[in-house]
Amino acid sequence: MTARLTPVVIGLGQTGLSVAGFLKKQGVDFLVADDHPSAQATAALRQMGAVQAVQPIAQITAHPGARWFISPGVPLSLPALTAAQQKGVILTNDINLFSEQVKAPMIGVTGSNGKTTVTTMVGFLASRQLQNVRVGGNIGAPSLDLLDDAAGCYVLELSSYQLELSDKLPLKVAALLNLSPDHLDRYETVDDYYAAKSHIFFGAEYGVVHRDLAHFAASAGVRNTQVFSDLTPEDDAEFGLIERAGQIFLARGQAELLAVRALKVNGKSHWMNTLAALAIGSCLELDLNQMLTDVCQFSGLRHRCQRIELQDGRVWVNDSKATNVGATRSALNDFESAGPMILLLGGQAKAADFSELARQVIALHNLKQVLIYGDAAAVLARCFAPFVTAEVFSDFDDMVRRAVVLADVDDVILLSPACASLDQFSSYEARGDRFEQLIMACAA
Ligand code: UMA
Repeated sequence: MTARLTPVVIGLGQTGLSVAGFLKKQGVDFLVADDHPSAQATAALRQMGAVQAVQPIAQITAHPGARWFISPGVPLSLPALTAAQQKGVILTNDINLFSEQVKAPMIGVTGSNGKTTVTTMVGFLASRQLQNVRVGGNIGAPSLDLLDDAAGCYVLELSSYQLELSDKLPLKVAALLNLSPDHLDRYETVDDYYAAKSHIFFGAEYGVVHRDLAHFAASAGVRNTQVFSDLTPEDDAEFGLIERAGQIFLARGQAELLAVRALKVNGKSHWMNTLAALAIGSCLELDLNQMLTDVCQFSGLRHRCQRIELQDGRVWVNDSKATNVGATRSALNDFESAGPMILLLGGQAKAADFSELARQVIALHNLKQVLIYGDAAAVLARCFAPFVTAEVFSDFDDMVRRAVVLADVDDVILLSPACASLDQFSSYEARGDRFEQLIMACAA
């Protein structure tokens, strides 16, 4: 390779380090650019014996034909990137590089909500029937760190940021679970965000898609599409819900598969996640009966509509992962009948429109109080006024302590913030952990 075609790793977080590690193993020289490299990442790079200096992105010379591996958190709208692309630089990413290497089937899961749960569930179901199933992507390990010649299959959670640059992923199964507005601080319009998500279908052998979104798979030319929805299935292949004799069943066509009460987690969003996972498994030709047995053992993930048992007669729910409006709306659907509700919202707004959420909250027949915190507090409070007087806090801890004071027996205390956590926490996990810590301390 000529020096002019030296690849460049753009962004030195987890993804950048995984690309650097891969290139280093291949014996390929490369450059690294990051505008604010962390000391930790720079040390990790040095430990690889890879690159001497990390440069700001704008200082990298753009050579036509060179590949730049862009980390998901680096917006493609950066002037240095648009200029480089115009000069003929190939903007690509770790997912594309990974897909050039894999031999085992690759499953990709995207959607605005539920993708971590479905990815994990598919990984769990597949690992009961296949050897050496590797799970990662937007969750856990970056894809290149999963590469393994002995892998039975790869299950990847894929974000819109990762899909933006992927226009022909050779996925065995591509799944789009749902779409609702998110990341409007990165995309100019919601349609740009949806378009990035729909890239998952380009190059896929099977598509698994919610019935309402089937057109995305069709327009990408996916030949084998497996549809699921929360309605009665329209044909024998479709997954959906059936109600018989007062009981709700997961179903395929007219066949009842499983009574939903057999699942460890309840609520429609979990039923949808389960149907999607079963549909993905069936595209992989996993045994359906075995999947139905195994799926009953799946107990959900932390920070996602997670019930915290304090044995105090109240329903405490940690849904800190709800970092967008769609996730919070779905949690409200799941818990609105569970008791008088104290709803905890707020954090970093990501330019979201909260008006539909406010309408849904105002219409709850059992709303007790809305508590709001963080950077988004003022904009959220304005959406609720004049119908609901929300209590506003600048600090997350103060909001949770207030919830503890307000909570009576039989109340549902739902932390489902509809906002990112990054104004006060390092991650949604840290926010959820803090919630649990505070309510447990108050209950002790
Ligand atoms: N950087 C610049 N210039 C910029 C912006 C960023 O140089 O203009 C640099 C930063 O200084 C930093 C590096 O880029 O050093 C960070 O890159 P990154 O944000 O892509 O971080 P990674 O550690 O590589 O994490 C990424 C995903 N992050 C994002 O999409 C924002 C992680 O998803 C993912 O787990 C990881 O790759 C491994 O695949 C996180 C996430 O929040 C969990 N994802 C979003 C979500 O789920 O909503 C999409």
